[in-house]
Amino acid sequence: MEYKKILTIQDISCVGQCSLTVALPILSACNMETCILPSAILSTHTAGFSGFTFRDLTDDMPKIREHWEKENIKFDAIYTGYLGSIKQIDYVKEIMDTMGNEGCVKIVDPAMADNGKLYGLFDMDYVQAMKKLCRCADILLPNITEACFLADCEYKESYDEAYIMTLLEKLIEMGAKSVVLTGVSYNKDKTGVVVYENSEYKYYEHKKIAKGCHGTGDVYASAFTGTYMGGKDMLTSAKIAADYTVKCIENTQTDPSHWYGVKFETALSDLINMIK
Ligand code: PXL
Repeated sequence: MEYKKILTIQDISCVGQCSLTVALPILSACNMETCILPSAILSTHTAGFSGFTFRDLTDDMPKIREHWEKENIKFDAIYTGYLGSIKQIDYVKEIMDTMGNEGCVKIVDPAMADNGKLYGLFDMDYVQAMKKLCRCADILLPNITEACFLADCEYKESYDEAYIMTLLEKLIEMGAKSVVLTGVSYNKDKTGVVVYENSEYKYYEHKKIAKGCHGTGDVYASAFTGTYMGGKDMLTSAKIAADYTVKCIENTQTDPSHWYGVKFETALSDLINMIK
């Protein structure tokens, strides 16, 4: 099996089961050498905890990139998630442009919003800056809220396929080569994921679990990236990532004390079996 080297750029939330603390183990379980570039270090994530610390690592980024350049380090995929500042987005774009091997796959999860709202630390200037990064994505991985912000469309709780098509086309017009859109629900008991690739729309519908869980976007994007880089096609990777994420939520939903993330570790063996 070919051994792939992936760089993932997102924050370290020391507690909270999101970003790098889920991306690193999931990508490793998918047999990928996983290199990290932390965008910021927080004591916890920002959704539901108060008084968290935040150390912005923007100024370290160009120095780290220069060192890697000197060492001739290159990556087979670069996968980005939650970033720390607007200035940082330009550095991340530069890394995307210069640090890839030939055929490097650029995967952008514009982790900035959910349920119709931006995450606490972000504003519309951040959205504008994130659009620049999304333009260079081979695969853009937004949820519906993020897609609406990026495409300047009104966020809706209920919609039809025509609305989703408009969103997808706007994201492609913006410059993304393909889109994997999560949380697409056409009826109340089901949700699903749309893969939009070469102007072709494919939909995988799966079980909807009533209670939304924090960090599932990061679990999904990491499982998708690991599966796709392991050689599966985009739709198969999108399905496996969805089934794994559902399993993680099922493992967690009976434990009300575990409100801040999902117990993704106890489902890793399922993911390993699914990618075999
Ligand atoms: O899961 C997305 C995420 C990642 N990192 C931090 C967050 C969030 C969502 O709120 O706060 C720091």
